[in-house]
Amino acid sequence: TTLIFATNNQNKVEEIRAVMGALFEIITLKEAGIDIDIPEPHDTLEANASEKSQTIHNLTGQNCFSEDTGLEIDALNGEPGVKSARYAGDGRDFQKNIDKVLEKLQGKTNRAARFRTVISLILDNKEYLFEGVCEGHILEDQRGSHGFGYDPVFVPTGSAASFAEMTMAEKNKYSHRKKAVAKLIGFLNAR
Ligand code: ITT
Repeated sequence: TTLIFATNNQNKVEEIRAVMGALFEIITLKEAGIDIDIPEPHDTLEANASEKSQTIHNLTGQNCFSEDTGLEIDALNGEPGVKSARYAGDGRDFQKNIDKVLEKLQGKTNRAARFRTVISLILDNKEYLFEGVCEGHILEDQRGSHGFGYDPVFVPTGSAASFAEMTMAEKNKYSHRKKAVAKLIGFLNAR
């Protein structure tokens, strides 16, 4: 099975290839010669994931998948959630998003949070959704330099290290993305 991965985020490509790259051929947008900024206009992860995979499927007619991920913080009523990529504005400086989270959580004792990933697969013109959740908490100060996005402030339940203090293989033992991908693999293998 060959699948186009509808994402502009190279970190996602690397994490997902590490889990399923030996089993399935994954083609990036770049490798497929597609250069577009996929919109994420909706207010749920599901709808945004669907938009991304539908966009690429309409363009190519090929089997493909996408994923949308959000960090949901209980003390912030689930924010940044679906707005995770642009929480502190549209800039490319991701540090601003981290700073905004830490600032809003200052003095709060409830640090509970979770990452949620929704994968949208379009296979033979039908869509399927798969979800993965990783529970954890937000640190007072960021730690570590691996990974991407909010990894330096997120510690998954069962670990003492932040995602950014882990190798990719370690992160993939806990991660939301890995859990969603495991469901995708199970589905593809069961066909
Ligand atoms: P797409 O092209 O796939 O849409 P994106 O980077 O815009 O890539 P999202 O819309 O899913 O991805 O944005 C979610 C944001 O949350 C994104 O800015 C990431 O930096 C962050 N994020 C996603 N997965 C993460 C992870 O595993 N660890 C830390 N931060 C993550």
